[in-house]
Amino acid sequence: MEKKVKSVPSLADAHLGSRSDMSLEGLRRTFREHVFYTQGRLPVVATTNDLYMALSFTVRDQLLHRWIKTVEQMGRENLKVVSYLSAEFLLGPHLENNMINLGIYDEVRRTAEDAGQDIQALFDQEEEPGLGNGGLGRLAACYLDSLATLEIPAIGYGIRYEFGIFDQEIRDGWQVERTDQWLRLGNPWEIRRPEITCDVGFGGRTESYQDDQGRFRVRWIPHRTVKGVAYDTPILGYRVNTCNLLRLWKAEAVESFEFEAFNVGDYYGAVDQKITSENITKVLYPNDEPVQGKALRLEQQYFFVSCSLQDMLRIYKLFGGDLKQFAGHFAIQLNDTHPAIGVAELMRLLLDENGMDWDTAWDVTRNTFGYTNHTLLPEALEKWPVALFAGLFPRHMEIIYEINRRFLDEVRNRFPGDEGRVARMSLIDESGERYVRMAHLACAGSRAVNGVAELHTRLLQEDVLRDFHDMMPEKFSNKTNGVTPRRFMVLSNPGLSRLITSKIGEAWVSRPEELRRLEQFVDDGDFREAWRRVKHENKQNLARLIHARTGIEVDPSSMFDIQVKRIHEYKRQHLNVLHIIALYNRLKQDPACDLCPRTFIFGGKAAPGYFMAKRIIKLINSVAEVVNNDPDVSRKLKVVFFPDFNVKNTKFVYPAADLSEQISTAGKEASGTGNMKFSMNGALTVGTLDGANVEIREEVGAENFFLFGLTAEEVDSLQRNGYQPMEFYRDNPVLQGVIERLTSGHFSWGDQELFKPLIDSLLYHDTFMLFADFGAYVNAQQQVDAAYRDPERWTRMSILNVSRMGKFSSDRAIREYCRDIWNVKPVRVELD
Ligand code: 26Q
Repeated sequence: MEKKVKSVPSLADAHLGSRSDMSLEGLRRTFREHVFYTQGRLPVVATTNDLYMALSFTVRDQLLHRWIKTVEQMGRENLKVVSYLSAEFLLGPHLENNMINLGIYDEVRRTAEDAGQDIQALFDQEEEPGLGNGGLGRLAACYLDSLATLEIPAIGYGIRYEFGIFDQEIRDGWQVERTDQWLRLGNPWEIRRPEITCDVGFGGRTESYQDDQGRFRVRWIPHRTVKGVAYDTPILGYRVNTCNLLRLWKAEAVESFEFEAFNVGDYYGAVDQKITSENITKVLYPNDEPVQGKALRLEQQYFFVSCSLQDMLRIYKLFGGDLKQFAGHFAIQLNDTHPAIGVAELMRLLLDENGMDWDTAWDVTRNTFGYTNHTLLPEALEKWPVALFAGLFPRHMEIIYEINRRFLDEVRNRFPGDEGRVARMSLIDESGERYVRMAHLACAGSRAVNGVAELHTRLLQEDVLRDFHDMMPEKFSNKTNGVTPRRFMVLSNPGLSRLITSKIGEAWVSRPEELRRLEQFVDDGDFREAWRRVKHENKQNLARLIHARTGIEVDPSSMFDIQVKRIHEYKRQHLNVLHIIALYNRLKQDPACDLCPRTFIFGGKAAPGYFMAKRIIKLINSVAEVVNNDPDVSRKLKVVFFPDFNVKNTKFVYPAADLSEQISTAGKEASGTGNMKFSMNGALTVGTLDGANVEIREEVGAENFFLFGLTAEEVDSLQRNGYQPMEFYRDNPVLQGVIERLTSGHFSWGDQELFKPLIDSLLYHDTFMLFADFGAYVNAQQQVDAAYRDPERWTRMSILNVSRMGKFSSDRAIREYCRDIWNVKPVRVELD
């Protein structure tokens, strides 16, 4: 149903004055006011940033009364709020998204144009908040969008990193990291709340005492205390009044400490304290798997979790809530184990700070949390050395021991005599150095555990969390990931969105199942022609950007074959490169051979300390340099590494893709979400049966998907039976030719050492089985080539992909979470 939000009722107008006026005239006036009164500029001297800021404030003004109303409602009786705890939120730019969700795109564009400003130039001015690494952080952002769109009261809680994910530059083919400066020119989307603060302790010791009723109690005397200050950002839903809250915490020094130190003359000590306190939220760890033993990372996690839980309890008490009923009013979701210490922290707050008894507190805690797992790689399961953990959080360590003692009693009750199982399930890993196992803490302390795609959830249940599934199968469920069609279709691909809307109306934006209605036009030649035109324009746009960023000229009528995602061996960007080299060899042997022209585009950041990943980037650039400059091949092949792939430039990438590379080793990618973004924008997928690829293929139809490679079961059994990459190598002359090119130094100016670590790792280990899948991959790529030569067939497949992607909207995912895990219902926000 279309909701009217444009008419702000007169009462609100009376209260709020002209700034809530969404008419063109009202927006113009507000904009002029912000240029002058907020930015302090006369229009003639206003910089692009001044105008961007003024326009953002103009749009933000439209959010504020919706936001205030939404937050006000959260305190209402019998209302349950979702609290999404995530160490990362990868939001992307706000301005354009908010314009779309408010339904005032054209008015705001014209407002800017009237002031002589191209709206695109103002969009370009916005620094994106890169407060995440990749999939997990972007998922959190999509879920916030869907929660608001579905009118679910929700708060996202996280960390306000001063430096988000680094900016990537490519120099001489290598990745160079530059610090992200997203706050440099100010952030018009956040409001600092200096009066909303929490104290968070670290280190120290615990002591026991008897309270006035003679009960045994424990208190924690931290060695140091840091203050968390709330920074709030409004998250508006699409064409609704619900405007939820993203509350990010910044660490600051506790004032009283500074003051004390100052009084005793230790001025420099006080300054030191200020600096160390602020360190906690200084920088995002740029790794998308755990870093071993970094105390600061554990401090970050505890810091934001403690602030968030204290905040929820404060809000709850403010409205007179009874703590025993807390779980009925807050559903807290743990985005992976990063906030899992929250289980122990909620226990501590209830026991020590609120005098609750253990059993009641455990009941409340266990009923409040849900835990989402995002990985299958055993090395990516978070664990912390007990010594480190106990040093920072002595009270939490005690609580975890007690949770564990009781939990293992339950295990023993259920499985008498099975001490092997007890050791496997323990919250403490005692097989060598002792560790706290965060996933076990999360499982024990939650009422629901879920994976992020069907295959992933099945493998979790059969493997990584098998013992937990054996003991409590009712806790487990699957929630296949989704992405928001607002950002990833409407905002990113206006051309395609307009074409779709011209055929089936605009209801698909809130109900992407409606996209199915496009299927009826698949035989309409004019429609297919229009579809191709949109894709071609999108490819021209990307080609221009590639030229501007890299100097490489690419031909928009060649096939755009794209792989963008974090660089990881399991994601196998280097398998893609091996295929490119195979094509290169073919063309060198027979320059006239019949190959469909292709442009291979890569993008993605490598963790700064990940040696192999960085070398894969260098490899891509080295191959690019040779291929692009060799006249024998460069008319057929181009290779591009697109630097600094981030949310902001996704809008040029997904809409321009013909082919989406989703080629991870089966059983390694939990879900993937880029796979969804590509397919929603009309790219076809070449992929393995991994993560959500399996479900995408089911939805779009096997005939519209280029499948290759071993299944997860085959990968597993090959691994067990002693996988020998050399056997595949010996049997495959094409592969031999590829490896020979590499070892000869052909792509490295004769340097035979540069890629040796990569090649040796493949020849002698090949943990991710590139060689085992190579033959099948090359074949699948031949199918792709054949299909692309028939534009009508390709276009049909592309249309069918888009029309069958409705399932992968994050709205569907969030509805499932609401129904199966959170037990929350939509609440309409009325503006009075
Ligand atoms: C943990 C501890 C210390 C330092 C860093 C970390 C850390 C940070 C980020 C560990 C993991 C991550 C990110 C993981 C991630 O992005 N996983 C992806 O999640 C997506 C959303 O569910 C899935 O689609 C991807 O398959 C999965 O790889």
